[in-house]
Amino acid sequence: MRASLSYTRVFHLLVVCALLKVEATTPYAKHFPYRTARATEKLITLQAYDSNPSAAGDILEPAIYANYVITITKMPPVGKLYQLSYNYVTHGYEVGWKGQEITSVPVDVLAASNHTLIYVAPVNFVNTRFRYTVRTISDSAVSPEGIVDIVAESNDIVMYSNFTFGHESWTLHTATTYNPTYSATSQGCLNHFVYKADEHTDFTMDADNTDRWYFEVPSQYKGSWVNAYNGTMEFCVGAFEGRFTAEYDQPDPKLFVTIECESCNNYLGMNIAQRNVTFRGGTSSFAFQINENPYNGWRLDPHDFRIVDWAVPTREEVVSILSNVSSVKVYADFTTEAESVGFDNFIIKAGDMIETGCYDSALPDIINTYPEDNWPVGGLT
Ligand SMILES: [Ca+2]
Ligand SMILES: [Ca+2]
Repeated sequence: MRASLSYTRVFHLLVVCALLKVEATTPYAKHFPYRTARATEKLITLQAYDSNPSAAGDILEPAIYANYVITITKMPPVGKLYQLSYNYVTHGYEVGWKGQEITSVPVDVLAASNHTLIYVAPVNFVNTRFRYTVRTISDSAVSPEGIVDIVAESNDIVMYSNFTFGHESWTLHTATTYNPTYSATSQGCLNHFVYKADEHTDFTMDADNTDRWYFEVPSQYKGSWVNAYNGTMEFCVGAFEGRFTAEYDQPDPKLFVTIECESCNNYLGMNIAQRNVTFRGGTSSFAFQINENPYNGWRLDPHDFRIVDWAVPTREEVVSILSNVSSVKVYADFTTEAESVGFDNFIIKAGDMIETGCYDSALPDIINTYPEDNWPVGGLT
């Protein structure tokens, strides 16, 4: 069993991070996602960050580790945490690198370990999390709690709804809320699917109908999607009735998909969205990679209707939202008139998370807003 991150690499990362340090006053505990194989020992390095923006802008620079104490404040409910051993810290011997097991909190991470711990995942591991704080040695300023999420590498499909037997508790929101109609037929990429049918709604061809409607995930989807970072959201949409032409397009910018976190940003809420997707009828499969890369199209809702051009989210914002997803909505309402649209094969796939290193951007005020320690295991299987 070997950890995927060598001591040398950890050290180099920290040196690089330290070189980027700016004037430090208030520490903050960053949210770190990690992925690990089952029944494996994993090195986890926690870096202390300075919550003061740099002089060059709002970029947060990592702080020098020796100026901070990192304290584990809440144990992971699953698996075990160990300090690094003396031999590993001082000589780099990988044999016997596990030091003292951490069995109660609070406990400080050994400073000589460069704030590195070992997490041991059990055989049936799916996910877990623990919490920590950062304290400055100079003035004992303590950060709010940060979170470390650890998920199994093998969860390729985090969640899915393929509607083989029914609507799977998805909801459809128009002027009213109900479950979408189920069909056991097939058409294009729709095969045993749900749809918005005429009889439920204010469906009147040729009538102006600009009120937006959407499909919404069931409650089973609520919780952590951290392992979907860099993964994909995929689904199929098919048209039955409506005028899917440029003349009747909902005007841009318009929502197509949202991923929402009610508890983020101190319960002010945060959500990212895909907007301005064009659909010309027939059936279409969509796949969106979930990360902050502008090319993948996610934009952060500014919660200000006057702002038309939404900003690209930071990695930290995307991870924060994925940490406690409260809802996902698919606005299959493509036209300004009424339309009947089918929906199928909603799949969330896990991605490769980026671990450690120097994050190039983050916002301290969106950290530590996750109230639930018991985050659900993803999946409807
Ligand atoms: Ca299906
Ligand atoms: Ca419409």
